[in-house]
Amino acid sequence: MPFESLSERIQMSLRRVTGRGKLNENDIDEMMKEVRLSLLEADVNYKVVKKFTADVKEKALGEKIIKSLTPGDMVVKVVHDELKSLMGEEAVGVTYRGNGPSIFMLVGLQGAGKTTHCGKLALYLRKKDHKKPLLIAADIYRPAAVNQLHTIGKQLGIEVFDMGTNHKVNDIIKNGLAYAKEKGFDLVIIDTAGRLHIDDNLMNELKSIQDNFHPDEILLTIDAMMGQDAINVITSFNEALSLTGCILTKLDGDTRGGAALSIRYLTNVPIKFIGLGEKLDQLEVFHPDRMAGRILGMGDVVSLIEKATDSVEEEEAMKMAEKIQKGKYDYNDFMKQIKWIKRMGSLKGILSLIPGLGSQLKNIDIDDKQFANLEAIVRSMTAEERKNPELVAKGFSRRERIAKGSGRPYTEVNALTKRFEDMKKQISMLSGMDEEKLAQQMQRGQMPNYQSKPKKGKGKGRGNFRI
Ligand SMILES: Nc1nc2c(ncn2[C@@H]2O[C@H](COP(=O)(O)OP(=O)(O)OP(=O)(O)O)[C@@H](O)[C@H]2O)c(=O)[nH]1
Ligand SMILES: [Mg+2]
Repeated sequence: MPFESLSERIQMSLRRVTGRGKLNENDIDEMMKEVRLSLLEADVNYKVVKKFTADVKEKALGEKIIKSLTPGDMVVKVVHDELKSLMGEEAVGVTYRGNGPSIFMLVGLQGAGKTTHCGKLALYLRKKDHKKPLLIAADIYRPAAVNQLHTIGKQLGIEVFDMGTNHKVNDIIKNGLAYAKEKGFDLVIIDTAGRLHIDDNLMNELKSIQDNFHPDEILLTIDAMMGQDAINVITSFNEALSLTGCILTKLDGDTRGGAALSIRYLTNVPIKFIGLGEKLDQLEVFHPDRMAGRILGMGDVVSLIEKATDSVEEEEAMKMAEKIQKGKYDYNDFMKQIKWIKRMGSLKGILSLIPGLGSQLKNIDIDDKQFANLEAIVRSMTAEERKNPELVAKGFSRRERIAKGSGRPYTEVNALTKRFEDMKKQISMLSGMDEEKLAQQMQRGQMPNYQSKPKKGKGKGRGNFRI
C-alpha cells in the first residue's frame, strides 16, 4: 500500500490530540512537529511541508476549533482538509472532443510507464466512459516498443495501429487518425518515445505532435519512485508542452509517496490517475479526498466500523426489538445490550479518529467501570428475577440480598431497579416504533431513548443512559 509509513507516522502524531477535550498551542506545536517530520521523511518537498504546517497550525488555533467541544477531532479534520487541498481538492477528469475521435497522448521519461498506461487508460475509459479506443504506436526508436503495445492490445482486445519504425512520427499519427475516423473509433491514445533525460530532440518531437494534432489530453507519466526529482521533470515537460495532467505511476511497492503530495502545489499540474501495479487494471482516478483519507487511515477505520456493526448478530437485535415491542424487556436483554455497547466501547478510541463521529460518541456513555458494576448487580439476581424485573422492584429484601451478593451499595441496586422500571415504562411508550428501526438502533449500540428529559450538560437524548 502506498504511504504506509507516512500514514502510520501521521496517525501516531494525531493520536496525541484525538479525543481530547482541551488543547493549547503547545499541544498543537508538538503534534505538528511530528507531522512535519513524517512528511519530510516521506520525501514531501520542504516548501510544501512548510506551507502545510503553517496552514494547519493557523486553522487549528482558530477560535472555532480550540473552543469547540471536541478540539482533538476538529484538528484531525483540519489536517485532513489541508492534505486534500494540497492535492487539489477535487478529482480532475479527462476531456473529450465532440466532433471526431478524441486524441490523448502519453509522454514521459524512459521507463516511466507510458506504454503500460496507454493500455490501462484504454481499458479504463472503455469500461467507464464506454469509449472505443485505438492505440497508436508512435515510439519508433525501439522496435520492441511496437511489439509491446501490440501485446498489451491483444490482452485487452483493443486494436493497435502501427506503421513499423521506418516512418515519421507525425505521418504515423496522421494515418492512425484517418484509420480511427474510418473505423469509428472515438478515442485514440498515442504511445510516444521516452528518453533517459529530457533533451531537445524529444521535446521537439512531442511539441510537433502537439502543434499538428492538438491533443485533448497530454498526460505525463511520472514514476512515483523518483521522489522529489519528479517536480523538475514535470516542470520541464510543462514548460515545453501544455500538459493537461499527469499519471503518477508505480505508487505501489515501497514508494514513499511524497511526490503525490508535492506535485499539485509546486507545478499546478493535476494528478489525474495513479498507477498501482504492473497489471493492466491497476489504475485509479486520483481523488484528493480519498488519498487524504488513506493517509490518515480513515478509509480503513470506516470499514472497520462497518464490520463491527455487522458483527452484532442482526437476528438477535431483531429478536430483542420484538421483545421490547411486546413490553417484555428484562435484565437478560439488558446484559446483552451492555455487551453490545461495550463492544462499541472498545472501538471508541478508533472511532474518535473520524471527524464528526467523535463528538457524537460523547453522547454514549462508555464507562467500563460503570458497566462492570451494573453487570455485577445483575449477576447477583436469580434467573427468575432477571426474567421478571418487577420481582426485584417490589422486593426490598431481594434488593438487599443482591446488594450483598454483588458487593455494591444498596442505593446503587435501588437506583438500577428504579431506573429499569422507568425504562420499561418508556419502552412501552416506544412500542409503536418500527421494529426494524429499533433493531438498527440497538445494533449501533444505542439504547432506546430512555431519558425523556435529558439532564442539562450530560449529553442529550438517545444513547445516554445513566443510572
Ligand atoms: N509496479 C509497477 N510497475 C509498473 C507500473 N506501470 C508500469 N510499470 C512497469 O514499469 C516498466 C516500464 O513500463 P513501460 O510502460 O514500458 O514504460 P515506458 O514509459 O513505456 O518505457 P519506454 O517506452 O522505454 O520509455 C514495465 O516493466 C512496467 O510493467 C506501475 O504502476 N506499477
Ligand atoms: Mg514505452
